[in-house]
Amino acid sequence: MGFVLYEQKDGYAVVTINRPEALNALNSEVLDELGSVFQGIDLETVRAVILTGAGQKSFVAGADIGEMSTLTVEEGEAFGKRGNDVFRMIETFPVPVIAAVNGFALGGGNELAMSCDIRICSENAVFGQPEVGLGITPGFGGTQRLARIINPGKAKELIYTAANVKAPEALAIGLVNAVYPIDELLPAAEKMAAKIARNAPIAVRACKKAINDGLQVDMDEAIQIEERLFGSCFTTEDQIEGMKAFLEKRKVEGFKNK
Ligand code: CO8
Repeated sequence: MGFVLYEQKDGYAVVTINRPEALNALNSEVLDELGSVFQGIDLETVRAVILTGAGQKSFVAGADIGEMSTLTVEEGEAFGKRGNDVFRMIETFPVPVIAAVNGFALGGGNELAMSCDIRICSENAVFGQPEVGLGITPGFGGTQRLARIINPGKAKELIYTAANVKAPEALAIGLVNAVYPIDELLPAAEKMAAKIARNAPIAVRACKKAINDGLQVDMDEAIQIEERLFGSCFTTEDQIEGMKAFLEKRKVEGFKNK
């Protein structure tokens, strides 16, 4: 797995896109490796995932322009699907995924970050959807997710103008949750992942599913999704221990993911 590095820590994992010579641009091999790495994650032990890019300059500078430059209509659609399948797997991955955006997140890079649950970034981060300047549309979910994450009017402005957004503006428009000096980014992501990992894993997963699935339907249906997932937590060992610990005025011994 040369283009995607995987490190498992205590309760969480760090996935690093490792193609620094091309600013971590996504070619077919990177996309395939990224998919394989996520598929291989052991959900018994991993309760949150951090996704970042190698180096201090770029998270992901987009899909590989060289590879895309000669695609036919059919190949373009297939390449879009290849990326979309991996990004959708990340978006619906059972445990939370935190994007630690360490520099450029352009085109497919911004789209990858938007497939994650939470985005935090370094002070040198730059976001944007430059595709219309290359004669294409965003093709890895950008036209859909940007308008859902920030307001649709701002999303349209950014996509139509292909304007880049620096970290402070990304924070102001709600594209990221927080901005850190580059050396503090990964520690901040790890602190957040560890905090998530200390909570009841079945409940955290159910929260992710409830939020994601609920956002796709109307409120009546969304509330029913929540009711079902809420109910599913009961009689788990972690629910019994979590509530018992509260009633006995002690700390939880450690959730078991059962
Ligand atoms: N693809 C391929 N190679 C890239 C990419 C990329 N997206 N970005 C950077 N590189 C390569 C450069 O070619 C260069 O390689 P080399 O050293 O061999 O010449 C190396 O990375 C370093 O890049 P620069 O020298 O350009 O570094 P700078 O610091 O001068 O500039 C930038 C950094 C501003 C990030 C610049 O590299 C840049 O503008 N990159 C392209 C950004 C971009 O337009 N991204 C969007 C691509 S389109 C896209 O992502 C569509 C997604 C949906 C696809 C759907 C398919 C159907």
